[in-house]
Amino acid sequence: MSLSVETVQTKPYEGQKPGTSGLRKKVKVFTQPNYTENFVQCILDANGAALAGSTLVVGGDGRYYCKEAAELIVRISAANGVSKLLVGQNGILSTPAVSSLIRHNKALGGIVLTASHNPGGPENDFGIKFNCENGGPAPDAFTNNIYKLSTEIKNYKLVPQLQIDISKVGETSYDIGGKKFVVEVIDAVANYVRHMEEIFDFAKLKDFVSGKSTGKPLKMRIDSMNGVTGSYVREIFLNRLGASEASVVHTTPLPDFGGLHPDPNLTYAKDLVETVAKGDYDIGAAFDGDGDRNMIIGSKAFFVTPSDSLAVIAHYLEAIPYFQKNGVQGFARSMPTASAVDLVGKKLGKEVFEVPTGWKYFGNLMDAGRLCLCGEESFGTGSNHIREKDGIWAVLAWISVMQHTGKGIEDILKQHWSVYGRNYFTRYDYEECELDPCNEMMSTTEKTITSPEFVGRSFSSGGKTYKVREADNFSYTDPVDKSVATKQGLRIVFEDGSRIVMRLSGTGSSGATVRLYIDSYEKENVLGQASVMLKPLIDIALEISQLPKFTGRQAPTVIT
Ligand code: VG1
Ligand code: CO
Repeated sequence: MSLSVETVQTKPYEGQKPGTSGLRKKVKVFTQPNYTENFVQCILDANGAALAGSTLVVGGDGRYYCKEAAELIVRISAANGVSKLLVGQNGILSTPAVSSLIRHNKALGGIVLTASHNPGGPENDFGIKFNCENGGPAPDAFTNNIYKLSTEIKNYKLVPQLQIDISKVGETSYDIGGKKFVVEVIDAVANYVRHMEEIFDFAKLKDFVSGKSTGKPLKMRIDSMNGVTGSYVREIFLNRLGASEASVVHTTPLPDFGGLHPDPNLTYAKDLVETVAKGDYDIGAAFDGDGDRNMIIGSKAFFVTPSDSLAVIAHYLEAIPYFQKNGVQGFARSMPTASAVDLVGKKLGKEVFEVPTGWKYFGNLMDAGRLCLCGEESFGTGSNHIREKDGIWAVLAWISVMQHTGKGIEDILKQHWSVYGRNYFTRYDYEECELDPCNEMMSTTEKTITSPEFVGRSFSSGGKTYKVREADNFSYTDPVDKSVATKQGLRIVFEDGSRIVMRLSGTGSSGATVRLYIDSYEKENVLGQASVMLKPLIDIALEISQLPKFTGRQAPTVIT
């Protein structure tokens, strides 16, 4: 039976502007009449002529509204000339798995249904993101076009009669007005697990995890926080690497993450931190809702900052077979990330890039063969095996480093600092502030720090004095396509290299979240406490920005 295409009249919605990583709004916003339909139609239209006859990947982190949105995308794609969709079973695919699938299947792109580290459920957030054919988040020019189309949209197309059952793996063909359209519901984990097996030495890791090669099993606590990684974690760590059932927790993806805030940091992954603090584990790890972030802690909850995590992995790339096979190109980090990896890059004679916040800025450098390992301070680590950050990959990388060195996490870090010195780092998040005063704070602070007399000024606090070397609103020219991204965050760099960085989040769904990043390098004094070492700079940052006055907040929501 041939199914027919229907054209539905619609009107533009305001604010369908993708942020740091896709469009994120409350579920209640996405479920307004035609809201999701409009945005999906604009994503497809932004692909232009390439859409006809294309293959797309569709899946998400399993949060509330994922399944409904996936089914809508099937009906809209069928009506817009797409030939084939690869859909994760029950609409579920982690963000790294989508990136891998796009590349593996040479698809035109993928639609990722996630609000990542934001809470889920009917009262919370949903999100939609488009990844391009390299597997990476669409670049600014592409998302700007989606936004422009969303302001002009008059109608969208769909095939209302198309009924699909995405709960069963298998391929179904449809006749859409005489053209063939195929939906293949795929096992969510199989391709990703195969990919990880190509990258890491699973046989070696299995002997290490099970204790065959060391005489005692590795004591792990892997917390999926009820996000999408649950099924991947069970297959990889339990079935392939032989870890015990007690090594994994919260591995059932739930639509509201069981009420957890699936953001792997010291505040929201408190349960993991408190459990590992008791001393019964060698490594603890957590992921965010869509599986691209990771937090690593060692025995007794020894915290590894993501900036250090990146640097350590860079130092030990020989522990990962993938890099032996593919070679080691350059490294990169986002601007607010502390520069620990730069020191490793310098020692190894590699290019090191500093890009704006957001994984989309790494893609071009990877595609050009100049970048193999990168990270963000926001618990993002990854390599050029895909074009997204990859939480499970990061844990496998750390276990590989532990196996390779025969050392625990704290010792690995201490040794690293003894060679390179230490970049102390902290981030303060002030979540859900009022937008207008935050915008005012940003513009006032920008004026202050870019006025000519600011460079050279000294600030003192807690017995320390810092002299300003440079200050600006960070802008970035992509070395490959020369595209320019401006206003990527206020930064003040002092003469000793210490930095204060401040920006507004681009992933929140309402209000404003202020992020304040502080880092400072010490060559010798490497065993201090970050909160103590950085206190003077924090006070200086609060004074320059007048943050308490503008936000009305005396303390941050989250400290990293
Ligand atoms: C945050 C992080 C950024 C990360 C982005 C997406 O963005 O700071 O480093 O790339 O989230 O991560 P923002 O604009 O809120 O600071 V994810 O795991 O939410 O896709
Ligand atoms: Co995420």
